Amino acid sequence: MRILYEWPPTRSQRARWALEELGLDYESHPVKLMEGEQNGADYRAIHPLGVVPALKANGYTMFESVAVVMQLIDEHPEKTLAPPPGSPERALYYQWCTFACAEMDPALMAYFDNAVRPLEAMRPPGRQHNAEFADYGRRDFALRAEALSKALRGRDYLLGPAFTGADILIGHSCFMAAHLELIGDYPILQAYHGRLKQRPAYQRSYES
Ligand SMILES: N[C@@H](CCC(=O)N[C@@H](CS)C(=O)NCC(=O)O)C(=O)O
Repeated sequence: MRILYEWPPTRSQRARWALEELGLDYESHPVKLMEGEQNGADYRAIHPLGVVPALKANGYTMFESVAVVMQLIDEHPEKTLAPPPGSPERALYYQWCTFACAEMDPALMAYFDNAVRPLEAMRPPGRQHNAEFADYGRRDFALRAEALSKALRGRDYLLGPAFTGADILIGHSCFMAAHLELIGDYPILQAYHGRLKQRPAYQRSYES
């Protein structure tokens, strides 16, 4: 049985959404971040950085939300949540999947850490908010939100009419941007997030 190490609302929801979208069986292991479970030896043996998500599956244990989503989808090509390897569509799929962790996460986390994250949850403890760094995060987010809005103009999903794993990954960035009240200036992105929120698997992952 697969075990998903998670704690909502965090990037672990990307992995949960992929599991739900694919209809796979899994057990949830909540890692109680506010109680420091992620720093204990048991969880550090699973994830050396003490962050979520991590996934224990048949034959492997892995971490990194983007990699987990891509691996699960590749294990189930019959569900067609990714274009075939080597195809032109696959190039865009890789592009947007990695855009989620390489571009969206740092911008959103810079804003979150410096403007929103409760001080008692700051890592390392004692870190303070910083208005200048928060502003960098907001500006970095704006550039990326504009790029996504351009890519999504006239299409339902990032790759066109078909929903893929790239939408799961960028969809989480939209969830974060909505949570941080950064998405309001980007109507195309907001409408896209609205479409994603209609999906039953999204609702099971984000609203349960
Ligand atoms: N690059 C990692 C980032 C994982 C990460 O930083 N997770 C955060 C929640 S979004 C976490 O577990 N933080 C624990 C803590 O701050 O103690 C991924 O995408 O899986």
